[in-house]
Amino acid sequence: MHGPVEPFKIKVVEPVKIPSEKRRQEAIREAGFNTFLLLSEDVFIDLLTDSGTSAMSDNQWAGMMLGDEAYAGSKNFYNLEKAVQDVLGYKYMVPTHQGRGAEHLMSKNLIKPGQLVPRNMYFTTSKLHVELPGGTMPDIIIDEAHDPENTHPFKGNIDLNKLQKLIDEYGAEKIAYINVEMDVNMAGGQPVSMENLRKVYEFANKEHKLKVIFDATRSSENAYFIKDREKGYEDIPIIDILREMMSYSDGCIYSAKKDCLVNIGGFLATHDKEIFEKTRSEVVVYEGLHTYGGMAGRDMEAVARGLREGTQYEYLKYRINQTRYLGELLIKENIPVVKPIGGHAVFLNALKFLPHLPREQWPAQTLSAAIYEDSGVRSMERGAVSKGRDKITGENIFPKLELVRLTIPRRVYTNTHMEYTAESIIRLYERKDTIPGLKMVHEPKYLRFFQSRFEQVNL
Ligand code: P61
Repeated sequence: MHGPVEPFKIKVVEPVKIPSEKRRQEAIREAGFNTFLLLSEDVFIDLLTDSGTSAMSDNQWAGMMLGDEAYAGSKNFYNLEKAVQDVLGYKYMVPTHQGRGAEHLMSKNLIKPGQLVPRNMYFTTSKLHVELPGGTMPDIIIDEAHDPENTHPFKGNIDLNKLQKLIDEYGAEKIAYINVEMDVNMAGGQPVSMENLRKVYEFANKEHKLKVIFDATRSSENAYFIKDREKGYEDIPIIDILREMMSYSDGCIYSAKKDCLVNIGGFLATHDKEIFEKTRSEVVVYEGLHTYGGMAGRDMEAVARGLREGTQYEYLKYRINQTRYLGELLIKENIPVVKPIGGHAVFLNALKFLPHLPREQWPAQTLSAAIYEDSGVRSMERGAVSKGRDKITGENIFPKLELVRLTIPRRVYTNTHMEYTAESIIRLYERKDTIPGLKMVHEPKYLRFFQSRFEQVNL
């Protein structure tokens, strides 16, 4: 049987080639066994990330030619503002160069030193931007999210009891805001249900006067899961689902590099005039004028068009099903993956894949490097290297999830590429006992996973 049928045809292609086995061995060693340090030209199928790696449509490229490259008041800014209002329902929008620019502005303005920002699992840049102004990010995701085998349909949900406990222990005034991520990245691309969003907002905002800020980066993919899995939403258009979702928040940060099908861009958006005024006054310090925020006019046009385009049902159905297709090829051969298969990526459970390795030998980092060496497929570590060290004790933290992310860029690879990837991983699984672990030999201060280096340890 065929994989999911693409609702597009291909107009432009970019050649890729498989580097020789010898070159792959050299390349991964030159990169210190860190796939972030590989040269892109040494990669055959690049599943490092779905961020900024989408193929744009003819309509988006046409929009790029209509870039109004004015320092102030570019018409593309107003098109983007209108798209955010129409698709997400927020009145106010502040553009930024990408998601972390928006995270920076939001957290800097809302967090006081010593405050908490509870969130449904951490994300690397989001956590850092909470910690830089003196905050901490406790995890309030449901327990199911930490269990790769659990097939809960909305593993991204917030556990309200965990939130209540934090309020009982520290008092509501100690909480800067509640942060809710859509389609939770580190949990495996797992969605949050509408019911959960509604309840969190009622509890936080109505009962405790706490603000709710979304990380809406993958909100269109989350909306697809709501339509697919949540009773009562089967017949509701994606865009209406999105607007309802956002109505349960005070604002959001948004990396446009994912669901908006572009290579660069981001923004924050809000219903709250005060948040808007504060962040708009500060955007000019860190990003650029409030009508471009670090993006060129043409970039804003591509985001505006992509935000609308990325909510098309046929596209989202294909997108989510391509990810599932890869996942199911692996599940059929009993490869340990996070279930259910998420929106943007298939996550391998490295603890089960490489049970002979102790956590101190970084199983997920090891597996990610081994996959590249076997096939030229680039993936990403999402485990203890990504999690980093405890802020107070300085010790490594070993999270329950020690994963390798096979992230699917949007509209870029065919189902045959998925099959090639699955075959490599299945082959590797057969000889998993022969894969030696790694030791870290270089560790940078911030977001260490991007630049750390490793050497092989003898088996
Ligand atoms: C990714 F290895 N994600 O998934 P920016 N929120 C969320 C994201 O997924 C996200 C950002 C905010 C990336 C890129 C990346 O540890 C890493 O536009 C849910 O990348 O600034 C980004 O948005 C930040 C990869 C980021 C990483 C951090 O691949």
